[in-house]
Amino acid sequence: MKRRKFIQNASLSGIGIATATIAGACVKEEKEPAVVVPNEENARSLPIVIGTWNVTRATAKAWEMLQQGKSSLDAVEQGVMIEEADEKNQTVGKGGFPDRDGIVTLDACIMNNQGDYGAVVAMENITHAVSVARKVMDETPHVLLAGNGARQFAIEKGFKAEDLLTEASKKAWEKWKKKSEYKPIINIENHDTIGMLVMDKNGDISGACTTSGAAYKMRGRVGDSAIIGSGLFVDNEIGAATATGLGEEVLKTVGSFLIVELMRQGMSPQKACEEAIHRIVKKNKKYKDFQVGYIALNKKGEIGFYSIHKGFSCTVYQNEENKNVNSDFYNKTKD
Ligand code: SD4
Repeated sequence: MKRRKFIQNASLSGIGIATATIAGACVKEEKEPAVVVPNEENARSLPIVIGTWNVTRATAKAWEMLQQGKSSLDAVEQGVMIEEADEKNQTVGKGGFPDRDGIVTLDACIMNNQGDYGAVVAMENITHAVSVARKVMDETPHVLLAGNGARQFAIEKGFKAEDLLTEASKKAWEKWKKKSEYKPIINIENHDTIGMLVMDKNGDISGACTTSGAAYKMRGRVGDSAIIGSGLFVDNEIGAATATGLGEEVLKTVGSFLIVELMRQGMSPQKACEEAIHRIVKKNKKYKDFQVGYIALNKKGEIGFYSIHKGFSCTVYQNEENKNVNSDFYNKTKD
């Protein structure tokens, strides 16, 4: 099911209530929509896989890798690759919405439990941007490659160059071009980046974040997703966080690093996600016009997630259950 549809259906059917048995979560009584607030007092259970939005196939893949004894790094890479390969997902990898010139460009990054980081930004023609990011981390003296250099590196490493613009995304772009209006859209497909955090049974954490970025962005625009500390941050001593939504706002507040640092000071993942959202809304009167969502986990195996507006969700695979859970949110006004 398309995510947008799923989110609509989820809030209509009160899926938050249906998923309330997830370890680490308790239901907050609200009529519409049902939301779940993670509760740090619940028991830890490893491993844990969490992902932004409804990405149960991706979390299932990561889980499967962990069951095979693979590392959290392998699990997180293989997990997000599911979304990168899914042409129906118009916000990640192949099939992503293009920039305003009709070219699909990808940003992705990965971090391991040693604090190593690799990333590519504004890369064209390669579906599995996360795997290129991993190669940057594992096989170069650098951490971040951009544009043509990233693409060239990928091809040298054996990645296949292909056209990432599908008919559906081309059609959407052609329709958009008639008005060429650039404005962020809340919870529509252009805010469906996948950020994933995995803690294996030993408590080691890895994370990845991959996206085609904001739909119809300016040529050369890079968002938060591949930028360390903004779209993703992992500190194996403390925990990890990842972001989705309007990248400019995440970048300005270095959101994922902020969340990990707040957890270092003793905040729960839930409170830390809430504080990171509060920082954005306090500084930006236009917060009603855009969405940002964060998910986080800490070393104890507690999780948190929070967004500015309703409609955000987190997929949690824990205790053999793979569930998509509606997030609590800041803006409770009706307008
Ligand atoms: C960006 N944060 O490029 C990304 C967009 C996003 O779901 O999250 N899309 O700004």
